[in-house]
Amino acid sequence: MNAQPLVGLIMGSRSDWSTLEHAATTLDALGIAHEVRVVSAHRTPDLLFEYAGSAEARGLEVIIAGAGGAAHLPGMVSSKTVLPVLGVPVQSAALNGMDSLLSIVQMPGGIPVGTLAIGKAGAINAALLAAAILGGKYPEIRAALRAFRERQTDSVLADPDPRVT
Ligand code: RP5
Repeated sequence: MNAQPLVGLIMGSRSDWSTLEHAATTLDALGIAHEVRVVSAHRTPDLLFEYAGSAEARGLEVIIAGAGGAAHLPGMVSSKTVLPVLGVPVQSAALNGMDSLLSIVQMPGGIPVGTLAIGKAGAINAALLAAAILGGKYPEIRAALRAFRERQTDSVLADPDPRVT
């Protein structure tokens, strides 16, 4: 695996890890080097600016940012970098993640965040989308993504009867 992290996987709180760990697991499965950090838009705003502002120079090529509630992290990161930013809405306790989703998806024109589904599915798909982006430059990542998809298809086709466990 390339030692230089290509993906920055960040989240607003340690409490988001149970969701974002699914992104990390998927990146691992694809052999994509990544770093993991807690960076809070509200509790550590200076760190957010420093992280996003230096990400490209440090060699990151995609940022996955997960947050819940008033989820400003992905949008604020995107405002400070031209790297692709993928936002994962964490399923909040109070509003079931609808707050997170709407906070992340409703960006003003000019500052994009690629917003994924709420929760685990969004975390997994953020990693797969990062692989799809990186695959244009790294053939081994494109091949790993293709193999992942083929294994997924094969496992569904191998178990067609839902009554059999
Ligand atoms: C957000 O507030 C985080 O992304 C997290 O989803 C939410 C709650 O954080 P904690 O109070 O659990 O640290 O900033």
